[in-house]
Amino acid sequence: MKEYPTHNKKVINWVRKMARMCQPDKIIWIDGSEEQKNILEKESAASDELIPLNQEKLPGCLLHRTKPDDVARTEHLTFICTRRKHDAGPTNNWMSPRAAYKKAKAILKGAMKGRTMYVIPFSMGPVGSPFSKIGVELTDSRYVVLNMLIMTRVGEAVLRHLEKEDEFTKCLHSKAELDINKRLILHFPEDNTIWSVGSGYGGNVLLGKKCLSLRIASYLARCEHWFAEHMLIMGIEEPNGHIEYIAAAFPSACGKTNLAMLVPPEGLKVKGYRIWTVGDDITWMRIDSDGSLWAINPETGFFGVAPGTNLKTNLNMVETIKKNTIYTNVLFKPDGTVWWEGANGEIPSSGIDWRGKPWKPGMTDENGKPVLGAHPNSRFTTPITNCPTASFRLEQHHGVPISAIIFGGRRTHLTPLVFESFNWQHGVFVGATMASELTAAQFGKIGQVRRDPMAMLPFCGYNMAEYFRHWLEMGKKMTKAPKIFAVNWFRTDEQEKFLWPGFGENLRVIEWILDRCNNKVEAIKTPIGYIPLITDIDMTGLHLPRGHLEKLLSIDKNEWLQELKDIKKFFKQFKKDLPEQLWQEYEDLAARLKESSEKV
Ligand code: OXD
Ligand code: MN
Repeated sequence: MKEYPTHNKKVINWVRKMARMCQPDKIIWIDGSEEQKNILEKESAASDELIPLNQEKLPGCLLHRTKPDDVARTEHLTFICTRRKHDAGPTNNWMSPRAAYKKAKAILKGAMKGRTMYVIPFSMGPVGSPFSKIGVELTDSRYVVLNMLIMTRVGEAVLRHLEKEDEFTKCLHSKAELDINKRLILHFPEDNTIWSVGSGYGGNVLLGKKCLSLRIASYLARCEHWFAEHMLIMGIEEPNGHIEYIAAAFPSACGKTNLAMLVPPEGLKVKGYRIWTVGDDITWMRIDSDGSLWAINPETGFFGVAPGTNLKTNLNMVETIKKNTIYTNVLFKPDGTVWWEGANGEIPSSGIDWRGKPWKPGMTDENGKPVLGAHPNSRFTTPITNCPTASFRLEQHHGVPISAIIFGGRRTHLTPLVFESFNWQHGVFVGATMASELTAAQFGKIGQVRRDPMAMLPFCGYNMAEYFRHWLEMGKKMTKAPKIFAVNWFRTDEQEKFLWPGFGENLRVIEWILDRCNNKVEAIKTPIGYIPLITDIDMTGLHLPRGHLEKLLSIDKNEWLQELKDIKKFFKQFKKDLPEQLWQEYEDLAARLKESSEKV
């Protein structure tokens, strides 16, 4: 390939400038070809960056290990760098662009000496769709290149598009020394730029994902009047062939990926539902000429959590990750395949753990704690097209129409299985007051409630009060806005046992949601929203103990009054920036609760 496979001066000048700073030995442009991918895979294997897996059992699959202190997104090292601190808001880490560039430059200067700089032109969304955004990522990591080839649309078509359109997100990544003390994930929304240095972990370095498609895109979406959200998109096909699409936001560890490709439960199978997966993590939505909301998934792959993935929790994902998948930080088995805690089949009798050390089941560390074969946040990167439920509309430039937006969280108490908001503004309040309880997989005290509005707390690229205002404004622009619902699969009984079986059974709740969207069923008005009549949730084939469904749908006034206090505290941090309408919703909820009886 000739030195610059583009005429775009802006791209060329920027690549040159970054190369002057990082001083790579060579520059290679990624063209998206199979041939180039094969070369990179061979080189990665030779340099131990990636281990080829058993090609008979797992064709096209590779294994990678990150450094033990580089296994998750580092939120405390992630910054929004706007000129005014206020524009980043109280929920983001902020650094001034000048200070941020200076600090990162000191680390990036000469960081690629002895290495190759790869130039990856990529598109989030189908190339040329009105939804889509172009990025160019520079990286000194082959692992990043190979992952980007799975997660985004890479190559010639993108470069051709860049000849016509000048705007692109400038994404720079260097592993540098992979030193946590010299790690920075910097976003410059005003410059349409991302700089990530010192990490090799997917969420920090696949810059098309969280950095571009959520943090930068949320900023662009506000300016250009669309939505960039941390949501899955799934289609539910009825036997008559009609498909309804929903978008759903859940914080980490709430089963978003599993929901996106659920298997209909036995009892509902006779109805002939079929599920279509459009995306499991990120949704971009625009108001179309019909006044309703249409959505795409800007990605082309899943970057999913391995532990707990098995035939029962996610049959479709087990099928998906059998080929052309990159595994990160899982256990390497003697037969050249992989394993993780909660995988199918027998626990292997030995292997190499995620740190690269010999492993046997039952091993404990110096504190007597079990040594895990796979890191709890070990991952797979895999193409959506491998998925048996992959939607046939993934490449459609106008996306899919969204009938319902769902907000979910993990709450052992308080939130009923499902409720519907009264209207768009109330729905925005429901999203803005979303919260989830921390699990063992997350940092913090187990059970502690973390407020995570629209599941965007770590991903909103600007002041969250303005983000709420944007949601409210968008509601006014739509003539056929989707209905907004809240769900909670995680309510427990007095013995702390889950009341709802979850997984495929969640389709029963989605069925009610769609019935509400199509005005097929009535609902009960409560202080927090509309809840289903018990008889409107189809329980065919699911035998819950007597009274469970009532408990799942009950609303405890005192718990909600307590919740109001926490919401108030959360809202107050936004000071006078918080939209008045959200305080109004708060007051209205408080008044409705006060008027109601103890149990609703
Ligand atoms: C993810 C996350 O990896 O939300 O998708 O943390
Ligand atoms: Mn996510």
